[in-house]
Amino acid sequence: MKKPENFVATNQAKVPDQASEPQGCPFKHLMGGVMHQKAHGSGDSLTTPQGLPISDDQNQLKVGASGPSLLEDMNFREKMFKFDHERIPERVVHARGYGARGYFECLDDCSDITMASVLGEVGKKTEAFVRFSTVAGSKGSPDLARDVRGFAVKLYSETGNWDIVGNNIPVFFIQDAMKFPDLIHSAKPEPHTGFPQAQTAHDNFWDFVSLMPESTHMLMWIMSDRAIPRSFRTMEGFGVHTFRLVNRDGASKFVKFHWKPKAGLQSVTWNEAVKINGADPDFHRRDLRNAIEMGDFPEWELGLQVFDEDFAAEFPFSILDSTKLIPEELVPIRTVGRLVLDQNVDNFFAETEQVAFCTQNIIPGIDFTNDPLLQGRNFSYLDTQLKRLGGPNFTHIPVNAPRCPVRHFMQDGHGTMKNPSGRANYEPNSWSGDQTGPREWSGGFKSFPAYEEGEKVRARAETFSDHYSQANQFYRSQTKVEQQHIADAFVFELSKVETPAIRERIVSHLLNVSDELARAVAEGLGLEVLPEAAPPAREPVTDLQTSDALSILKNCPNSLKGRKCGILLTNGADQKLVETLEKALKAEGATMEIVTPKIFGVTLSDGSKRRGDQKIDGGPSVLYDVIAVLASDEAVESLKSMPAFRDFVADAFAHKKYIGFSPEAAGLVSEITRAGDPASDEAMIELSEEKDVLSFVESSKALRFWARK
Ligand code: HDE
Repeated sequence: MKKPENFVATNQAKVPDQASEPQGCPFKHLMGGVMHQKAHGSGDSLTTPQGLPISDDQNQLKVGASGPSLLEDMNFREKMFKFDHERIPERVVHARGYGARGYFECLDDCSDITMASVLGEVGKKTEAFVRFSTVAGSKGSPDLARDVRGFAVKLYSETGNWDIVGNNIPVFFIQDAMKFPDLIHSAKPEPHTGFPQAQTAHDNFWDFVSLMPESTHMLMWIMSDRAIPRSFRTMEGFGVHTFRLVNRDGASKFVKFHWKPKAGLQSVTWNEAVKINGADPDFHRRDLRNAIEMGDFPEWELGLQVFDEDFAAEFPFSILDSTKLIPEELVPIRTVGRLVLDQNVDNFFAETEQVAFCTQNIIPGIDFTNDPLLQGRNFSYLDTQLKRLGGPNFTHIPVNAPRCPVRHFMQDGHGTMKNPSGRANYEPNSWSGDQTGPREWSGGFKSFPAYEEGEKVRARAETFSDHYSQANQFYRSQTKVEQQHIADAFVFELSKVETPAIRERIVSHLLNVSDELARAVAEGLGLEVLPEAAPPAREPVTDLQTSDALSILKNCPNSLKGRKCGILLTNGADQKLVETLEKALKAEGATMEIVTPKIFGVTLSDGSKRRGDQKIDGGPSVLYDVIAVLASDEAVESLKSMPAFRDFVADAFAHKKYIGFSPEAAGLVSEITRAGDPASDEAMIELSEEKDVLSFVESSKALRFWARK
């Protein structure tokens, strides 16, 4: 059928030139009203939203300076009216998030397996928007909550928007979307008290998951350090579900999507997370924004795990079950592209808050599978935007608008920015040329014609019922340190649970995962008699190979690139040492912050001044990957009685960080850490001369000295 003449592109924006790097949002001109208002003080007067120039924005209209205010004051009314309506409902989950713009670049021509335009040509760049988030906390909750992180990617392709709405954990709590409201109700603050905020450490959550054995695998992940990442830049992303790839011949394969961070994997420890939340609740968003601002653009590789029906039939679990993963060792990952975040948003609300991801947004070459979690999501994401963004026209908001031409006859509603023009607003019509041809577009999306038949039932497939084997595989794949962290996290969370029977029920599931883990948790809780193991619904698979890819520490980057060093300086600190350290760190791509007893800084040994980036109690060591204390003899005495200084060193020591210190500070550092002779701990390094500094910087690439007791 011929394209009707009065089909109108509702978005006239230019598709970015694919040959060149996308230069920001091509919709910027549409954002004029919101984003490019001139600030007061730039010379022009403020105006009302209707454009009326304002003469005085400080005072209401009154009868005399002390008289009553007048109802006539439309400037005041309009200003207050806009303010009263500033808030929109926060996302029902993933309320707290941070976004950035960037691009996706295809590194491998995948046209053998998919006709997705984004993956069809090496070097092709597609504009992207990414939002990272926590799940349970509200908008104002701290970044370092123990939680899953959302990893939602919108690719503005030439065949429509493709949203990969993933998480930083490859599996999920539940198998069927029907249970999502229950899961989220249980994780959110308890309804009668309204707390705790942004935590799963309470009865309702553990009650629910203890009654849902299918959550066990996911519990292992959220009790691991995956749930407290060091940075958005150091976490993986996963599409979670199995999707389909479809090529031009209509042949289809299954696929799982993986984002691998170029910066490597890194997490913080729980004790650090708790303290970071107090010291800098915006730790993750600040880290992302700063990295982009400094030109150290966060980057991930997109990997595909591609497999076929034969593999699916042999795999001991259902590939449609989102509580299971496919180990990389079994189906290797094919790297096909890279995602680079190179622009911060201009306005948080306009972009990060209003971005609307929908799992149903796929493009030709990608298709859904029968995963009942995915199918349920396809309804929920579209539906939720209506409430949150106030109407059906959220695709007219620049951050959501496709960059390709849009042609349809849908119209009107709240917030309409563009409607089709001309007489025709229905199809077929007689106003758009010849209407006698076939009513089909060859390039249009076609669902893969998977053959389906069966009875209508409400049931789970039997292949979904092994809930413990992969949890066991995950546990065995961790290093000793990580296993200890998992046990500690269970003990912490369950110690916040007030009902003993719930604690015991969790231990009864853990007995099916690992005897060692269950005993460690019981021991940590002080539970003297182990409960019976929960009866498994299905015989577990016992010969699953461990997978190194599941461990964070086995994938530690051994690099300081993008890491942050806190350098504590006092008056009289050796200027040469400071300079050498800064140079060495810079050479490794690390960033630094100078921490000083007073914010106006210090005078170094040569009389030069150094400004502080943080006053010592505003820059605790939990904010840094590595610390150095460069103090002079005279200053040591005053540091001694400074609690913030003692915490700076003691925390870094407890968190197993590398600590460099000037010879003058050696005594005090060793007194605080009670390590006796600091020289006996290879991550405590005295910095007397250049070679010490270089070896300190070199060894601190390990980021933590886990062997420290
Ligand atoms: Fe979501 N999820 N989800 N989810 N989800 C939302 O959509 C939902 C699930 C994920 O940065 C909501 O726009 C259901 C899995 C991310 O804006 C809502 C189910 C995964 C984000 C919703 C799931 C996710 C959301 C709330 C079970 C990883 C944030 C606001 C079937 C693969 C996107 C919104 C952003 C947000 C529903 C489970 C990831 C209510 C019904 C599994 C990253 O629609």
